[in-house]
Amino acid sequence: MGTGFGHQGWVGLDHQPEAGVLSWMAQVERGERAAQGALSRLGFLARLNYAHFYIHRIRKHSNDPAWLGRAAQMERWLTEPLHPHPAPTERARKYLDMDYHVERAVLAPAVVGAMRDALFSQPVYNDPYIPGWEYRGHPDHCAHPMLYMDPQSLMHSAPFLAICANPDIITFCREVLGPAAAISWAWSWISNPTAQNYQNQNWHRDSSEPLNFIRIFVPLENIATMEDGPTALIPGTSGHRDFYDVRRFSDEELAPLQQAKGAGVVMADVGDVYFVNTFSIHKGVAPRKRRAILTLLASINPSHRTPTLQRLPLTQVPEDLRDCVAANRRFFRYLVR
Ligand SMILES: O=C(O)CCC(=O)C(=O)O
Repeated sequence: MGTGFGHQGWVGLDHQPEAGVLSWMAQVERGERAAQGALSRLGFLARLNYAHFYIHRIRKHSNDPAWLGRAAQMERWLTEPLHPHPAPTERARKYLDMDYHVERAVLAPAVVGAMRDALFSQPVYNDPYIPGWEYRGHPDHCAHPMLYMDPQSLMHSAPFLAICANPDIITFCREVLGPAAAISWAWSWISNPTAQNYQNQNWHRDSSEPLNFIRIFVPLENIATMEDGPTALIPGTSGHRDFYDVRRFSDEELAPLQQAKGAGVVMADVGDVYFVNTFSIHKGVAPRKRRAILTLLASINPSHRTPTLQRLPLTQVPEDLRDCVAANRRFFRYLVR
């Protein structure tokens, strides 16, 4: 089955949702996925097309914050028709107003250190902004602006699962997104200093993520100064009905908005976690020193990439996390079967 209909029509087993994410066929060819029977393939195609349609036809129907707000509300009603969301907690209300929230010292430094070690010892890195680009070797020997960990290896790794199982992360996601909140994707990457801002180091809004979502940022090293490349955002802009065309924005263009709303950077140490509505205008400040970060996507519907992730059987989840995963099956539904 081909993908000749672009983003408009059905997609097949060769569909690659974005650079750095392998199609079903590529996973089979590389020996990373069993070919499976016809029924499993049909199930995969149903999930892939659902997610593809949801993101490319519904989410991307418009980038107008007013339309997106109504669509997100409708999605919440449809997801939990019998259990409307409880009133948000005070911190969730603040997050909804300000587009960010910081929790300090919620992760054990050893877990964050293990995640950092995993990121720095990968056999291969990709760049989701350059289709087909790969680097094989130690990150110390590559000055490419961003080195991303393979998503499948990331989401199967023990430290990643331990971070997702953190009760403070699970609770906050549910406070904002309701009981259907689930981890639906993740990225971990190394940013190298560069002469010019690279890709998401320019002001932008994330415009391909599900209607109800949170990005959770886990610094793998302390982010204490501007040199460390903190995340910057203009708070309260997720509902702002200007600058919502899908592109990057310059400092000059945004200067009046920044003056009106204030722009800030999030400084965070290892162990801290910050939650951002990245539909607000934001960027990663280009670091002057190498920076390593993990970010999780939590949502109530899948992202267009989610079905390509091979879910881990519960028996393959590290033993010390199994009870937590079993007690929070819905939160782990896209990661663990
Ligand atoms: O690197 C950061 O701090 C922000 C990342 C970002 O803007 C993005 O992934 O959309």
